[in-house]
Amino acid sequence: MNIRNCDSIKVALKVYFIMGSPNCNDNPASVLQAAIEGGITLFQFREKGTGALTGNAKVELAKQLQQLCRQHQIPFIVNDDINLAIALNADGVHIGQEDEPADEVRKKIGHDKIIGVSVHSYDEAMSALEGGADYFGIGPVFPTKTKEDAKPSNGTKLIEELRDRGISIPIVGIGGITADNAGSVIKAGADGVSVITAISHAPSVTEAAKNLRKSVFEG
Ligand code: TZP
Ligand code: MG
Repeated sequence: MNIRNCDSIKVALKVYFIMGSPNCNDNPASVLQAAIEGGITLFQFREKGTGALTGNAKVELAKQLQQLCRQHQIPFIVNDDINLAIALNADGVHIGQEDEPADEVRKKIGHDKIIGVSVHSYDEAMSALEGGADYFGIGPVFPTKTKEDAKPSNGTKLIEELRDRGISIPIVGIGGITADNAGSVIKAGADGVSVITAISHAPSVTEAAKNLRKSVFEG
């Protein structure tokens, strides 16, 4: 299966768990294992924020989490760190507007890897599309405390606008998404939801992932 196939990406985006050690109250590998048991469909390693690991400790954690993903056939995406994604032969990278443009990243990581791009406007979306993005991350849909430099939340407006304008690229919503509001993000035209806290800080990580799954698949 070609991992960059548009339909495969749409399926993978459905219950997209993002995390790094600063987001976990427990050992990150245990948190990821529990989330996989709950049915997540994609994982992004995002080692960012206060207390984030660097250097070899970051690489070792990434390898450990990638191994878990491999065992369960969950695609493993690296946030921002293109060199780490290349070094680990990750399934892809997720980049923001402050990172290198998608076409430059594509030259580095090759044609068989997924590139996700965070976009906040129609113009950013068009540039990312031209640069060869495989999916868009759009948010914050709802208020979030997880990203220190997050823009104000903007609801599902941009998701709806892109769909209204005929853009069919896979889209995942992000920011403040929970099992209670995930259905509205899908209804707006997103293929899936990406969450940090709703899973990583849940009293039961497995139950949280299951509930999110239910909302995405059943509304
Ligand atoms: N980008 C936009 S909002 C956000 C990122 C990485 C944080 C999402 O975290 P949470 O805890 O699911 O609101
Ligand atoms: Mg980024």
